[in-house]
Amino acid sequence: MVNPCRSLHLLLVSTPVGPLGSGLGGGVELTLHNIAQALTQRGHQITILAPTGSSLGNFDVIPVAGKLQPLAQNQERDAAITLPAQSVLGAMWHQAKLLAPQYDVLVNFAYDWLPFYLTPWFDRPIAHLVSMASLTDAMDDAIAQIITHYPHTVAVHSLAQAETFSFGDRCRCLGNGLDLSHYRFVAEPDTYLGWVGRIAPEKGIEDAIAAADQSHLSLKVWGAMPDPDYWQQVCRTYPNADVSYQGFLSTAELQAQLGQCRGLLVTPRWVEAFGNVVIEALACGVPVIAYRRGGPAEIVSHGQTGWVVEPDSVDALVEAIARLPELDRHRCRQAAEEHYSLAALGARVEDWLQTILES
Ligand code: HBI
Repeated sequence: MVNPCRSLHLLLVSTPVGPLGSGLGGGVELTLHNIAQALTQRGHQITILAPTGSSLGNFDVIPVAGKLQPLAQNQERDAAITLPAQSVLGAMWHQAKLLAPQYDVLVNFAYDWLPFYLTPWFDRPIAHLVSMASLTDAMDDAIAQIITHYPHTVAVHSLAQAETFSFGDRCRCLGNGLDLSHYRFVAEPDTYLGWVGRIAPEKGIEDAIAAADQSHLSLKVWGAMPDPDYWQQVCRTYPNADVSYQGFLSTAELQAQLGQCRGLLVTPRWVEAFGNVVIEALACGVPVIAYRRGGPAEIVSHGQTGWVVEPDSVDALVEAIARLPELDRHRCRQAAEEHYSLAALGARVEDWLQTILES
């Protein structure tokens, strides 16, 4: 059918914490790629601004040089705004200012003060996709300013994430989505459990290792390892656990191994904004055991596509692991197709951008 929405020229401005494809940007790298694909499929023209060294499938990325931004989740709640000298964040938004006249809407993927603060000086609308829950007062204030003066222009990935902000009820909730054709359904898996994510304290990998160990099952781990010392410390804590680090893989390689898992353990210590890994697992037919915390708990249907358990309870994880055989792997794939396809995401994002253009 002819898309009623005219073709938009969109400038996607990426996260400043790492080049796209490095894994340093965590879930927002996959989110940006999937949104770019979904909107392209709907006939829109996409241009991407990202730190030098980025690569994103067959999308051209305008590379921007500069110093990477410190991770917001490592900052104290009352931290002052930081902007390193020669910051890539500043350089990206300088470039965005020069390019803006050629675009209908700019989409900001950075969880950083600058793009929110600069919004009033742009004569093009900026759509802000907030990729994490509330972390610092300075960011909460910056987002609150924008949502007050530019209603409709702030989106999040889940209701749980929105609720961490005082203005959560005024955020557009987009969920997320994947190109499901890249994920192959596996009916008869191997025996190991899986854990996927940036290996960092807020992700709670210790609980997954403890639960797999108590269940006498091996655990395979995929994801970026920004701090090898942290990984060594975790391994020293569980010397006898059968856990192996499989590296940070491309989507194609990850889904081939992820599909062989009996189940995925999702053990966030913080309020995970969404949990792309959850829909990647479901897309492969892998049931998900998740703490009742943040986005993953909204994606997993308890007793249908996984188990949603008491947060920070290894015993609850162990009990759920024993009940994995009760779940139907076909239902997991069906759930992904129903709610988290690229087409579903594209429709939600396009509707958000249309609302911004009309307001
Ligand atoms: N930290 N300062 C900053 N800026 C980001 O854009 C950012 C971050 N930490 C993590 C992160 N983005 C992504 O991994 C999450 O948004 C998924």
